[in-house]
Amino acid sequence: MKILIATTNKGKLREFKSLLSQINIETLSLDNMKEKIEVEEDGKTFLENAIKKAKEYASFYNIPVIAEDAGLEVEALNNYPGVYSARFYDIDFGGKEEIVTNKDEANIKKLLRLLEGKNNRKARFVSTVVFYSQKDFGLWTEGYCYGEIAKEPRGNKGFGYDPIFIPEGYNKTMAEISPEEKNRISHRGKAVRKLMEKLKKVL
Ligand code: ITT
Repeated sequence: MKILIATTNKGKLREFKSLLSQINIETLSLDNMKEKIEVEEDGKTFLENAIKKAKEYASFYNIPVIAEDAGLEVEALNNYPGVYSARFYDIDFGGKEEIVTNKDEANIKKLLRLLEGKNNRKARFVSTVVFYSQKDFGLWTEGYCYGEIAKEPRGNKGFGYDPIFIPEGYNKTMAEISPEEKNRISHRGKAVRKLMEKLKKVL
């Protein structure tokens, strides 16, 4: 059986491929698909968005899909950026942020600006992963990674907010640890491992 990993994010794709290589499933990515579609992420929760992505991709390509909605929740910002994590720079929450080099950098700049002078820097990454087959069968799992927001970006591994996220028990950012170690402790690693356990029972 082939499963489409339906993400447009190269960093996420890399991590999914590595995590799913531990079970015997052949995976495809959106790069393998000729026709492209865009799925609007307008849900209020990670789960709503992940289900929407999984269902729309599965019915368009007629293939079982794994999709994910993920993000960073920062305690002192009422859990923002949350479902807006990918486009936080462009959300009018304490002003918008201009893109100078790329979106990840603009998102980080905005978050650090909003946390200036705040002592509470607790945060968590959330990953909600959905498997959906066209036969109207679905599974979902969730994973969390707790930590805090650094004062400035460090490291060049990973993607997104990794350079400013220090996982609990570490003094390095998520962008300073190896991809293997990130997969071991990350929200995505935890959610995907739970999904693999469930999939093994039904496939
Ligand atoms: P797809 O919807 O196509 O999968 P996306 O990048 O839009 O790609 P999300 O909607 O799930 O994905 O947005 C998640 C954002 O949260 C992502 O763009 C990053 O900014 C951030 N994020 C999620 N997981 C992360 C991780 O492991 N490390 C750093 N940042 C992460």
